[in-house]
Amino acid sequence: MKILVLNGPNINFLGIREPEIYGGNTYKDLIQFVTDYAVTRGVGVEFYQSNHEGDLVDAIQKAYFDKIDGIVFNPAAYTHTSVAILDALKATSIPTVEVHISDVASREDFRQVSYIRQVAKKTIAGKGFAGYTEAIDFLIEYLK
Ligand code: CA2
Repeated sequence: MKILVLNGPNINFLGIREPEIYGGNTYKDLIQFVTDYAVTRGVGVEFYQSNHEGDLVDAIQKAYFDKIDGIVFNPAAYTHTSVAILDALKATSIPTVEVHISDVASREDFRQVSYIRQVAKKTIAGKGFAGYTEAIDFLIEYLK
């Protein structure tokens, strides 16, 4: 089983700013944490992060051609704005779990809209990095 762990804009800034919202660990720490967990679950993981909407669309299309089984996706700010990313997920039909590090439900009004939620098999928010591993668990069960 191959899972793509996809992260959107500014996630590469983890641990550098706003630790009160996103925690003190870095994007590199996130990769290590998820990689270690994937080993224990016997699944392959690939990582990609971009600050650019079109790059994320390209990554989703590439996942289709690479026969990726599932996507763990934190679209970051594009969650709340991107029809292009929604369309890419719809077009490829790759089972996707939407993950947010922070509890978006308790934040600003503009974060209450998610274009991704309607195609996501599950949305996990407010659990920090543990949301990513919970998403892997969900995909393993879902893809059985
Ligand atoms: O809680 C999440 O994971 C978010 O997807 C993070 C996005 C935000 O736009 C979403 O509403 C919720 C922002 C990611 C920004 O990451 C930073 C990390 C460190 C410092 C500054 C930004």
